[in-house]
Parts: sequence; C-alpha cells; structure tokens
Amino acid sequence: MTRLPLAALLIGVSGFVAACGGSSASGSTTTSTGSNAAYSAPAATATAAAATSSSAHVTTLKLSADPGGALRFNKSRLSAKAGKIKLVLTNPSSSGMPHAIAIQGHGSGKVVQPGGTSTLTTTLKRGTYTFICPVPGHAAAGMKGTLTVR
Ligand SMILES: [Cu+2]
Repeated sequence: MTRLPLAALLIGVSGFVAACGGSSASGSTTTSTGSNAAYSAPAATATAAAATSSSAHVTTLKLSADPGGALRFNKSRLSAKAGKIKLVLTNPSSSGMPHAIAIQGHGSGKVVQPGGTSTLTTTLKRGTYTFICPVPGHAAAGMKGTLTVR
C-alpha cells in the first residue's frame, strides 16, 4: 500500500520535474532567446564593456633594477590611471643581488634573484604612492620612487 503511493509520488514528482525542467528550459530558450536579444543586449554589452575595460584598465608599468648593481631603479617616477595596476620589475642578471617591487602599504612582489622578474598587481585610487624595493636596506639606500595615480 505504501509502495504504490510512494512510487506514484516519485513518478509524479519526477514527471513534474521533467515536465518543469523541460518546459521551462525549452520555454526559456525560446522566450528568452528572443527577450534575451532585446533585454540582455544592454547587459551583455555592459558585461563585454566591463570585461574589455577591466582588461584595458590594467596598466602595466615596467621598470628594472640598476644593471650595474646600484641600489636604484631605472625610473624614479611612474604614473598610471586609477584602477588595476601591474608593476613588472626586471632584475637584470648583472645586478648581482636580489630585488623586488613593492608599493608601500599596497603589497609586494616576491624577491627575485638576478635574472628574475618581480611582479605586483594591485588596485589603486588616485593619489601618490611610493614604490620601493622591499629587500632590507635597499629603499633606504635610494631604491624607491614615486607612483602617481591619476
Ligand atoms: Cu633591491
């Protein structure tokens, strides 16, 4: 007695689910393909624009450590638009010592040996920031500069 209603219930439920899923799937495919085109066209455009602009907004700034072994970067000033900023520091193989790139208060790339590249990606608002080499003593010796975010 209990099995029958249960089975019937299960069949009924699965039938329902199938019917629901089937009809809503095909229904929404048909309906919302049409309405999608009209409705989510702006949304899709916005998403596409956001994706494009977010990747376009990643400002990559390249700099390098002094190839002659001095405790300085080859640039003391950098500037970028507000948003996602990627700093790429090349540590020339002739530098003879480890270096890294960091922005005070906004993270640090990893310390890399000569021949390596230290990368830091962060999101910055407008303002003035100090980029440094976080290896102890390097910034104090002059391995730093100013990053202006506009
Ligand atoms: Cu350094």
